[in-house]
Amino acid sequence: MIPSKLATVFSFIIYLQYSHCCEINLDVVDANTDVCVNTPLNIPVITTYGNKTYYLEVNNQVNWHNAYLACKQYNMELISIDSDAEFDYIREFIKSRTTAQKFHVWTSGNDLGTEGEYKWMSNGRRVFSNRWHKGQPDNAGSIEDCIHFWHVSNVYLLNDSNCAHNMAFICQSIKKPCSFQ
Ligand SMILES: *[C@@H]1O[C@H](CO)[C@@H](O)[C@H](O)[C@H]1NC(C)=O
Ligand SMILES: *[C@@H]1O[C@H](CO)[C@@H](O)[C@H](O)[C@H]1NC(C)=O
Ligand SMILES: [Ca+2]
Ligand SMILES: [Ca+2]
Repeated sequence: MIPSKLATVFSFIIYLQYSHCCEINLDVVDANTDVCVNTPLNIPVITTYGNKTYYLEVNNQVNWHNAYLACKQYNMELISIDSDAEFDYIREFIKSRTTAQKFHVWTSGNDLGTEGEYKWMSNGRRVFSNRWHKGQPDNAGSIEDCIHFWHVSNVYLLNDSNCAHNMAFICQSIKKPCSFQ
């Protein structure tokens, strides 16, 4: 057997072995039929603003992609921030829930699709905000594509950072939390 064919056979065997090992099941909940959002562990790191319910994950810091997936598993979306008023509300909510320093929080905002064109992944809208840290977003080192709440000197404002960094995150839903019903 020529080496390239051998390689194909081997990679197929590896595929068969591992293709089921790491799947995240995203359809345990049905977004269309569930009438409310059950937060993980039912811990009360949840709040509402307008027609949105939010869940702040404080204990599990993960990279941006895993934050996006975790929200999906909760039948929620990684947060989009639709107004400066909403930003201010969420900032106060974060502050009220943790006094930890350097507590950074992922949003769904990113320019992964087109460099410099920031969009909220959860609703596809352009990012318009007056809540950036000075000089941000700057795509520093040409590797910053994901937007987060940057906690510096007790001030929370937006920043673009490396999507691979581990941070807390906030999920949102337009459904009511089940525990409130
Ligand atoms: C939620 O509220 C926003 C802003 O008030 C509004 O634009 C949007 O249509 C509402 N969405 C739903 C599903 O009610
Ligand atoms: C925010 O972006 C700056 C570069 O503009 C970077 O140095 C900093 O580490 C980022 N903050 C976080 C928490 O990743
Ligand atoms: Ca970028
Ligand atoms: Ca930056």
